[in-house]
Amino acid sequence: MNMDFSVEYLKLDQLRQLQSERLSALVEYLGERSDFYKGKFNEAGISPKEIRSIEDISKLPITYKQDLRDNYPFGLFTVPKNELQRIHCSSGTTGRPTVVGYTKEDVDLFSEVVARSLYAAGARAGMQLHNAYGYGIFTGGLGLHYGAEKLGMSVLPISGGMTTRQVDLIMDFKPEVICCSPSYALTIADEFANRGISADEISLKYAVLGSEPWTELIRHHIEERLGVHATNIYGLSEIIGPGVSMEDFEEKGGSYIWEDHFYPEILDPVTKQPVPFGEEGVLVITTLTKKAMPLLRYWTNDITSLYYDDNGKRNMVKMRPILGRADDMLIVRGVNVYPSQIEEAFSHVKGVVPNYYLTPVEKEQMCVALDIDIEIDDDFVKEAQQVINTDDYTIFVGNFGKSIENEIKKRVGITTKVKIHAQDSLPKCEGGKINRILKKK
Ligand code: DLL
Repeated sequence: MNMDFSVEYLKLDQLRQLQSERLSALVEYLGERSDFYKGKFNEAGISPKEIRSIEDISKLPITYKQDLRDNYPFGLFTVPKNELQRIHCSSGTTGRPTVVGYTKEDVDLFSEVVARSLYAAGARAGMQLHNAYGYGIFTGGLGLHYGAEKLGMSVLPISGGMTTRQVDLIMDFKPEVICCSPSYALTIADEFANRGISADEISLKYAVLGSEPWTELIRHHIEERLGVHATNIYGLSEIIGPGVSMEDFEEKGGSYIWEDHFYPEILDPVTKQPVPFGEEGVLVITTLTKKAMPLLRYWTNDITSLYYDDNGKRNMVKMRPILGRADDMLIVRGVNVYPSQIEEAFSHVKGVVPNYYLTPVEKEQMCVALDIDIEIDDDFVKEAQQVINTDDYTIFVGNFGKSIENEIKKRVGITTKVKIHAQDSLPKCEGGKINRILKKK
């Protein structure tokens, strides 16, 4: 299928014009159809007619996850139920799920942004996708599925889990592209390694990974072991699902936000005012074109920053990898830290395997340190034992743990106690998102 991606290359003034037109139409649409937003506009003393340009966006109210919960299940929908084509929920594990609805047009839009994303990841019409995202109320499986079909790919809807079968079918069917969470890609890579299958025997060329934060350390492991370009796909069900932003396989390091549909802002987590361009804060997104459940200034709770890449192929703004969700921030003796920063810090120690868990240690209801359980690379241990000519594994491992603790202290400024485990001994991701923070001790 020939897809038209020209909108990705619009000049900035044309893009702003398009966003302005879409925002003013959206606000009018909500003023007519949404009791929720009508109430919000009244509260803020805004008349939809005064929103003429994308710059007026800061006059609009912010929408929070709690608003979706309060209006459970369908209170924010702006079309009658018989105009819906699909319903999904967010993957939150606490409280009521947040429900999202799609019209036929919305499903088409969803497929289009995922097709764009897959193309940016290196996938092309005629290739085969091994889709190991969960199918179900989670948006990952069906989202990637429809996008891949739209691009003209074939899809194996294998869903997550049953890792041995995943590897069997990759070897038998020889797909070029895989998608799943980065932590599940590591589990699949381990299964290949355990069977003695090297990267050059694996057909995969591109891995489209997201749904949870990940760092360059994990990218490096996946690229080396699966022989792929691993790129980052970001999204959330409230906005559409996967395909809000995507890395290009020849650029990497940051992801284009498909801002003709999803207008991004970065707000200060406390003042809720825009931060200066380029600074870190909470990503807030307005869905410019959705029909069944459009959202104004949705507070994603994800921490990132925006930038323009002068060397990038497209003109749209990019976002840096998500540092974490504001909820996942740990405060260790007053230092704010996200798990991804700890992952980045220990990536500087050779021999680390990125399978790890963090357990906050509390004293008088304050987090004073972190216990870290982490794996060590088998080959690294064997190599080191030959070089130092000793069997004293305890001393070697003790020193290795110390280097990790020192690196984290130096880079993140917090105290940790690291416990080293043999490779493949800690629980692995069995499909889907992984939670690396364990219950407080
Ligand atoms: O995770 C949608 C998705 C599916 C994205 C497949 C990418 C691939 P939810 O279940 O609603 O939707 O969870 C959304 O997951 O607010 C982030 O906190 C996190 N998240 C998603 N993608 C990334 C990513 C899907 N690439 C929540 N990097 C978001 C970091 C991510 N965090």
